[in-house]
Amino acid sequence: MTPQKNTTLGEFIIENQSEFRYSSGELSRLINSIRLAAKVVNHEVNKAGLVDILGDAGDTNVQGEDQQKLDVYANNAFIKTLTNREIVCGIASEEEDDFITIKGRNEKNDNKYVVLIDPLDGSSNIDVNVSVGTIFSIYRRVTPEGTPVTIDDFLQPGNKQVAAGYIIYGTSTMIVYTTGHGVNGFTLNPAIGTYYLSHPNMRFPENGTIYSVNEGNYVHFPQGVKDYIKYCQSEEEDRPYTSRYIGSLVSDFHRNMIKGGIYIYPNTAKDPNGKLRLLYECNPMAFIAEQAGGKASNGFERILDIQPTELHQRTPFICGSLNMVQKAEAFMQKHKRS
Ligand code: AHM
Ligand code: MG
Repeated sequence: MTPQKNTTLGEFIIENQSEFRYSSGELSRLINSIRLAAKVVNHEVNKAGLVDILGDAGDTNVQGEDQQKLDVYANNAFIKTLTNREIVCGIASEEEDDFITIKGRNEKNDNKYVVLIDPLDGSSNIDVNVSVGTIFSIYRRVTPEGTPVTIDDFLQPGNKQVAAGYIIYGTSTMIVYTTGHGVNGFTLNPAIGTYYLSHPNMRFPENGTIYSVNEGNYVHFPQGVKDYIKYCQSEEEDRPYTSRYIGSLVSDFHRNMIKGGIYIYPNTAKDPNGKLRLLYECNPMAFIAEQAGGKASNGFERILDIQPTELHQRTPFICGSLNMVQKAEAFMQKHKRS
């Protein structure tokens, strides 16, 4: 069914739940809990600028409430909301060293899904009023229902994700997600607290003219990435490309998906595996990218095919418009060992 603009997220979930591979009500409950937590976090993010008035992290505000750092606040909000539904058996978060086990109804461990989340990515941008985001990834557990979750439930390759998405707290707040049937974006109308389908069937343009990379680290980049950047800057055909880097993965990705572009966070001499986390940053973005006709790789291998070995594992990340990522990979291949 072609999604209709202005459908609410609630209506959209119900209309499309038959596309979900597993029991339909489960997906609705999961996405619903994420949309609810997103509203709570959105409210808090939007008043972050008032911190000087309301009090800093660690202080007590005028209402006598403890002020929390926003990333801690977001982490607690998502964990609380996801725990309250009888659907998630485990959560892994960028903010938590280890995964959290949720025993569910009557302590029976019979919930079926694990959620991996970066509750507030790019949070260093908050102090300067620049967009931040939440990234989430959902898997079906691999261990038997009725037993406690184990690390194996979380260390699944990205190609096993059943849903993934992000929330962007920007000039407006949006939820963008996929269940493996394309990508749709919903914008929050803050006046009434409802998300409306504003970006149906989002697609990465096959080609783009934007490259997003922290060029301050150029001297530390592998030769393939250096050469690709020089290619982007050379004066030929539709080049030089435009350089745009917010330093907030969700925002850079979102812009590139709409306009056509490539995001690169390579390995460097200092960070041999790059900076970004495979499980709750790169995999969900890679799933969305592929569902939107784009591509995501570590330069040599499809992100979604990497078998994770650690919860907080990092990976180099190249993601965006298909032809741009393929071109960057070709440069990487030439210098496999540098
Ligand atoms: P974080 O999880 O500590 O917020 O780091 C992830 C962020 C991404 O959103 C962003 O693309 C990248 O780090 C920016 O890093 P850098 O400042 O090194 O360019
Ligand atoms: Mg992060």
